[in-house]
Amino acid sequence: MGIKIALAGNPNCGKTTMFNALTGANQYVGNWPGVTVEKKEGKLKGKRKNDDIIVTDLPGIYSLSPYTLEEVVSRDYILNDDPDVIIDLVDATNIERNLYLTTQLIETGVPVVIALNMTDLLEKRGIKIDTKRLSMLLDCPIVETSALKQTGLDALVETAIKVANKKEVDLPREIFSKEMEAAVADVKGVLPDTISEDKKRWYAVKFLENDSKVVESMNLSAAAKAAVDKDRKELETKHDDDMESIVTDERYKFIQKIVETTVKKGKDKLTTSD
Ligand code: BGO
Repeated sequence: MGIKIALAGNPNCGKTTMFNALTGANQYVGNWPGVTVEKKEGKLKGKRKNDDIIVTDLPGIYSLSPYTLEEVVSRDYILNDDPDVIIDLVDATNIERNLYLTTQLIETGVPVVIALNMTDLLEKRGIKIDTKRLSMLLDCPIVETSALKQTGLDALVETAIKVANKKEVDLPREIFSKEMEAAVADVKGVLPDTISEDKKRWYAVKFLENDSKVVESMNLSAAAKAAVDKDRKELETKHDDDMESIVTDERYKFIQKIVETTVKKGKDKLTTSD
């Protein structure tokens, strides 16, 4: 059976360059159903040629919120079209911002491999990244790449295939504060069993956020709704903020915490020694 790879990432992370390097002229360009957002699919070319592997280029996005067509197209594909693996392109020179999407992708239950792209620019920019540690903290494989210079692509494809072929399902990593994780666990507990275990985290967070698309797409029982509302209200009252902002804050706190011990910016050092 074939393998479906989804390419995801922020605008300008090098996704088009990567997609072209992987698939070359072996591409089919159309539209996502019902919307005028371009959809590109292709098969691996050249020495990595493999007709059993389809790469789908998702639109460049910063988040999986329900507010833009690009975000909705991407999340619908990830949640409903059963890709075997997501390759998440992260611009290594802009890592904090790029990891915001990563924190959401790893929540979908679809296995993620990070392509830490633009690594050819790191030395010049004085940035050092402890990839091994970052991989451990995010609980997902990371391959250093340069889509422009076409380095790391073999390792990336190999890792993606390995992850796609893995039999057992890993549940998404917990990244929030204790109180937020408690609310997520609570909501997971009231979700219907039609949602598979690996996807429950995504739905729990979305129900807590009161995400319009998710709420519209799924009818919860009155008791489940009441439980979600209670958890949401408690957190909103405690933080004196709306749930979406609380979740965004929690994501950035997690990112800050892991970046602190894995990314060094040489510029900081230069300023202090001057
Ligand atoms: C221009 N390394 C480096 N150094 N650059 C890369 C890499 C990489 O690994 N990957 C991509 N780029 P897109 P999205 C450009 O176009 O693939 C560069 O939005 C320029 N153009 O070449 O388009 C890539 O699809 C003039 O750069 O990204 C491109 O995700 C001057 O990153 C840019 C300098 O890549 C965005 C750069 C006329």
